[in-house]
Amino acid sequence: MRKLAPGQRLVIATHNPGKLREFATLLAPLGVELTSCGELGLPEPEEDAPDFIGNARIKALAAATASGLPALADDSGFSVAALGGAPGVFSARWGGPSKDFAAAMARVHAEIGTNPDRRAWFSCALCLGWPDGNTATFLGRAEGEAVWPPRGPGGFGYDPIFQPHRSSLTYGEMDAATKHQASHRAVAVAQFLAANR
Ligand code: ITT
Repeated sequence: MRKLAPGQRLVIATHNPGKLREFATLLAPLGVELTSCGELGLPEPEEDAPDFIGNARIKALAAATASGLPALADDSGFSVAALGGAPGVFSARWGGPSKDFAAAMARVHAEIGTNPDRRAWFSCALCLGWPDGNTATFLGRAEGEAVWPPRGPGGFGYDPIFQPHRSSLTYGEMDAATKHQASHRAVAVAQFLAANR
């Protein structure tokens, strides 16, 4: 992987404030100067790849090309075994234009119905992209169960209905540090940090 030098400006290529908050904490050890799509006024590209890695590459390269800076993008999602992995890459789209994740969680619950298979997981693909097209990608996954009703005010998106293995709390009930111990995003960031050493 092409490495980032200390003090380098890095664009966090997301328009999701929940992700941005998590990256500010997770990337602190990197010692680079973080900026965001919001700060730079970058547009949102169309995410039309069929998988997380493809969409992360689209977002990273769009931000890197538009800003002239290296950019780190995250494409992630919530998957339910009983729904064949849905919503998966469509997780953001299930929230609709108003990003209504209470409605998206209710849809997950309704579609699972009486199926006793509660297995669920979060996936996170990270892509570091450079203005000349160079990329490096990393994947993280967190396994657990889909629960109902939603629990906890913390986090964002589907956090209140995901209970990771070996925990009695949902991501919505955890503080950020506890979620970051083994979350999909923390796992992918750990690989990225290791590759940059
Ligand atoms: P950007 O593309 O601008 O980064 P987005 O929210 O559209 O923002 P994605 O296309 O990657 O990002 O969609 C991922 C969705 O999956 C996100 O909107 C959440 O609903 C959900 N998601 C991802 N990581 C999550 C997490 O840690 N906790 C809860 N929900 C998460």
